[in-house]
Amino acid sequence: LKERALEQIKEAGTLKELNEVRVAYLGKKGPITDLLKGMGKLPADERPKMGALVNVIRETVTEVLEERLVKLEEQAINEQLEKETIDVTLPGRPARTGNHHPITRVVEEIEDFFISMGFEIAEGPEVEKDYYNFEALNLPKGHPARDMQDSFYISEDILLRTHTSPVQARTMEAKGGEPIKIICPGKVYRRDNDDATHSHQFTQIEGLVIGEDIRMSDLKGTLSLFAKKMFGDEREIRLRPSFFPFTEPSVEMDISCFNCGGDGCNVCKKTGWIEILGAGMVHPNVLKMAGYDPTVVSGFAFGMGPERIAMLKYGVEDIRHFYTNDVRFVSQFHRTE
Ligand code: FA5
Repeated sequence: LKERALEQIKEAGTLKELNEVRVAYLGKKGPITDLLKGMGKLPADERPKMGALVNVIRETVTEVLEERLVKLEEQAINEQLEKETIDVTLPGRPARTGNHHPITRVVEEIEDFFISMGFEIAEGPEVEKDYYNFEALNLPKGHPARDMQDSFYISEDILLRTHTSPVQARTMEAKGGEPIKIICPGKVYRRDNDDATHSHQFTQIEGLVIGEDIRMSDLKGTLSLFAKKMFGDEREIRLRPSFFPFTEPSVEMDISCFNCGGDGCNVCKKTGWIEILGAGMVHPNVLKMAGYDPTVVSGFAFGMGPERIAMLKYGVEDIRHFYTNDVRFVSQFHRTE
């Protein structure tokens, strides 16, 4: 019996098998327990001898079982450690980093340029009063030029601003006759149908300079430097007559095409020039309404759309790419500076 038990203990290769052997020999229904139970039936003089023998068997089996148990446990731990080994020489997974949205980049680049020219940044509400969006800008109710900017009205007198020009009107009113040199970046809203070059929500950056003796040549010089900074030193600008109710005279500014070098291509529609913003000298009525004396001060203003500038700069053919949040698109634009 002992030999058989020891043999089976040796053969048990796992903790489970060893436990089965233990139950089989030492369990309540095992042969050793049977022998001990049967002791009562033996003649009295044989009992001590038999008892000692069975005890030796039991102790030996128990002892060998214990030894085997320690060994198998050790083996199990080693196997597990081996399975879970960490290869510290494996390179780590790179952490994914985000980057600026292309519109944010362009807005920041434009801001940096104008800040370097001494401009300050001003902001205003996106939900705006009709008064600041139109009336204070020489666009009284019923003025036909209001149709140039189809609007989202919230109530009769409140709307989502259609351009950043109301920030001009607010700043002039707040400054009470003092000189001004600001740019105003922000979101604007129009009831335009979305297509490759129009969005119902887009970004604008407004510029306004007010002071004594501010002239059209100041506007031209500032914007010429701006065009070179954004699109390259060889850029020329040209001003074409235009109309905005809040400026007189009004102009639209084109930059020389950077794609074809003037010979004509798809980017400039074969004209050699690309329109990038509207501008002009602040209308005397706008100055008067904000409390400035147009016989003493003058000013220039301009407004541009960073989406259109980003499209030109990065060769993006559809404005909707900026808003659909496709990571493959937005992650292509990295800061270079
Ligand atoms: C204005 O909004 C004037 N407030 C600009 C201005 C300011 C003129 C100060 C004079 C003095 P306009 O409607 O042209 O002008 O819009 C200005 C720019 O916004 C356009 O050149 C264009 O780049 C951009 N823009 C206009 N509509 C959209 C649109 N639906 N989607 C994307 N960009 C647009």
